Amino acid sequence: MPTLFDDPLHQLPRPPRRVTAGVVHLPNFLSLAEQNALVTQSREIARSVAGTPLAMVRPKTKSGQMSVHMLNLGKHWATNTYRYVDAVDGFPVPPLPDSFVNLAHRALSAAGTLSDSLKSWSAAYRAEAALVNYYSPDSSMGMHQDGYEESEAPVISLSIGDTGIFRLGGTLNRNKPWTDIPLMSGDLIVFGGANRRAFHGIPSIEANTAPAGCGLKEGRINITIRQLAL
Ligand SMILES: O=C(O)CCC(=O)C(=O)O
Repeated sequence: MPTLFDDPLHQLPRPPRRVTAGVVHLPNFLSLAEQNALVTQSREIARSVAGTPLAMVRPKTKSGQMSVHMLNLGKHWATNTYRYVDAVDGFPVPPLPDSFVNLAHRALSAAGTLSDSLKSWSAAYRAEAALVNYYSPDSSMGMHQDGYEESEAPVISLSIGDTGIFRLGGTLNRNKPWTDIPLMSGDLIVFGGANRRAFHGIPSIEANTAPAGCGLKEGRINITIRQLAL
């Protein structure tokens, strides 16, 4: 295990930065209190849909069962059709809370200070759906494109709990070269513009790195907020 000083992935300080065209990373965007509130709110919604077809479960996709638990807000991403729907078997999808919508606008304004292509979305952006992903320390998400939204609006992604390694690839295929970015509790990453359809994934979670007070004792929550329609 490399030490902090010889590990190129975990260098300090971590200033807000433009990673590449349309992709920005804002470390410590959320305060601990905000992280805690988001975890509490997500947990309450997950409880409210437990035992229904909207329950927070590890979805089965065409390529197998994911290791990540997923909760859908605003719209449900149906993993059999890969489409966003309003209800499943008559159960309406929980609405996107106002707090998530407000947070998305705040995130996009902050991201826009580092990227003109993200800034151009600030006024017109509509937060319509969110995925709350829970990663246990041994789970991961393979390289994929977020390609099921009609809109090219940026994806707003918030991390809480254990550090997750965000792997960003190119737009053509899931192959190297990749850029690996450790996303720590409270970090924001926004990807849009030329890299809205970039392949990305989470190859690993760093166990026991969640800060006290974030609302999670172990594992990681990632919240992605999206505009779906044109
Ligand atoms: O967990 C993350 O940071 C990425 C999540 C993701 O790629 C997705 O929900 O499509």
